[in-house]
Amino acid sequence: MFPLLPALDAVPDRTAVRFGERSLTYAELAVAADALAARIGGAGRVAVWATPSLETVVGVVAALRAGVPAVPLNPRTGERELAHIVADSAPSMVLAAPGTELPTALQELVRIDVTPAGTGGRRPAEVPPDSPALVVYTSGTTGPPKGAVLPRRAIAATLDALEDAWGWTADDVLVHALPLFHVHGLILGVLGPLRRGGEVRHLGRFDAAGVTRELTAGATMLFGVPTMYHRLAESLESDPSLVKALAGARLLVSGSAALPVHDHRRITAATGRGVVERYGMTETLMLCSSSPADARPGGEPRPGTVGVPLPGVDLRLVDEAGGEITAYDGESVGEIQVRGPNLFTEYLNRPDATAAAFDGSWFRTGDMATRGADGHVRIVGRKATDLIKSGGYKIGAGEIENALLEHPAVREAAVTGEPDEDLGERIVAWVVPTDPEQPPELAELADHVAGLLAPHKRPRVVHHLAALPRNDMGKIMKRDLKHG
Ligand code: MCA
Ligand code: AMP
Repeated sequence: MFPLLPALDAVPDRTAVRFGERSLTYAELAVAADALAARIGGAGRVAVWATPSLETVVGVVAALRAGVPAVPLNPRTGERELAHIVADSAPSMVLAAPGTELPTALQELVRIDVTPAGTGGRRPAEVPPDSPALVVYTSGTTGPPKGAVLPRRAIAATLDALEDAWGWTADDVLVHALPLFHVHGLILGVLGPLRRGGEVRHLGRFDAAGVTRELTAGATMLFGVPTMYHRLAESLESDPSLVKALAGARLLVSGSAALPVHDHRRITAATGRGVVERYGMTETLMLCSSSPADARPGGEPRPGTVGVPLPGVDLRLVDEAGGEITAYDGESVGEIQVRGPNLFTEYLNRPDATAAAFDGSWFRTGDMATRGADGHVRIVGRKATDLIKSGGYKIGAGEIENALLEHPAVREAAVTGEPDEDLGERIVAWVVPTDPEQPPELAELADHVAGLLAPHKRPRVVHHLAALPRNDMGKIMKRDLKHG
């Protein structure tokens, strides 16, 4: 299973990573990363200012080579959330591209400018498999985001399971435009190709033209969230070159949220092939995937399902009473619980939350599903209604409510998610204004939340109410809001 990134030393002349005109071969990446590794070796933890750039890749690979846990930061994080992540993860250094301006919350840290052309390092010794590789922050139902500590073995295990399931090889060239501070874009989208010895081309930002260009110029795989596939599906009718590009890809893979059946069918109707759906979580990395064979032209894609558990993943469904559901009937709904080498080790500084997340050795995903006779898992909902998936980002209603309550024009607030064709779900704020004559506008509240937390957590709709519906205990009745 180890080393984690064997290709760095094995295929020096191949292209490893490309961002627009800038690229690095494996040899160049190894030299740059080892030069940086020599400078950060011994640091307790390093933060990486994770812009979509070569510098982020060099920074993360350097940390992995040095055995220093890296904390990838969303460069758009607002001040409150950033302060929390920095205080919680306590990095001693921050790695950033030269010339990038860093917010005040990071200015106390030693800053190291990452250069993709550094030299003078030595190949560090391999690091034990159970040591932490990354700390990735993820939202929960309440409170600020928690740092999921991901060990090296989990990364290796998940990438090797995907290699098996997808026939992923060094000849694959992956194109994507995902952010590099989450599991999908960073672990699958960057470390995946790097572990295999293949190439990753990052588009910088997502658009159909970039996808068409790269798939037409030799890329073999596309990774995206359902919002991206929705946007591609919207473009298909008017864009024959996109149809051809998607039809010619070896694999189209969607994950991070459910791919709507309608979009999946539109893509199949236009291109003759299906999308491989895979299911995972920050804490567990990848859990299930549908089969590439079913998605091939002439195959039978199964829209609405996420396939079967990946090699090495133990998966069970548990009913409300805590009993295991053994039926493969496509009807009995239970919570997905999992175990395997792909799991995180803990939430940083949160033994309480870590303990609550497990039932013995089984991790409780909070996702509710059925299993068909063919073993295919169909996710039907989530245990917690206070978690919202928007654009593939997981967002806790509670963190947005807390941010809204800090706005002087907001007296009371509740947040819900409602269906959105493009984003899957959109964030809706229900606000009781401090002054009913001057209720806060959507733009003002959106800027407020984006500035404190992150732009993707901003509300897209605001409703002003005279009072929030509450039960006898004073608890907000969110179901009444949704139907109101
Ligand atoms: C708008 N913007 C603002 C504001 N309003 N900025 C500050 N304040 C405001 N009030 C900016 C946004 O930052 C953005 O900037 C632009 O306006 C448009 O934003 P938005 O409409 O929100 O998004 P989008 O650009 O349309 O993006 C859709 C997207 C994105 C590309 C699909 O949602 C995305 O990248 N999603 C990926 C999420 C992901 O990777 N999830 C994985 C986690 P600008 O235009 O400059 O960018 S889940 C995971 O890892 C698990 C393991 C799994 O299973 O995968
Ligand atoms: P995150 O914590 O951001 O890593 O998001 C993990 C959650 O995303 C899971 O618990 C699921 O609810 C959801 N998710 C990921 N992939 C899929 C998928 N293919 N279908 C449905 N939901 C998904």
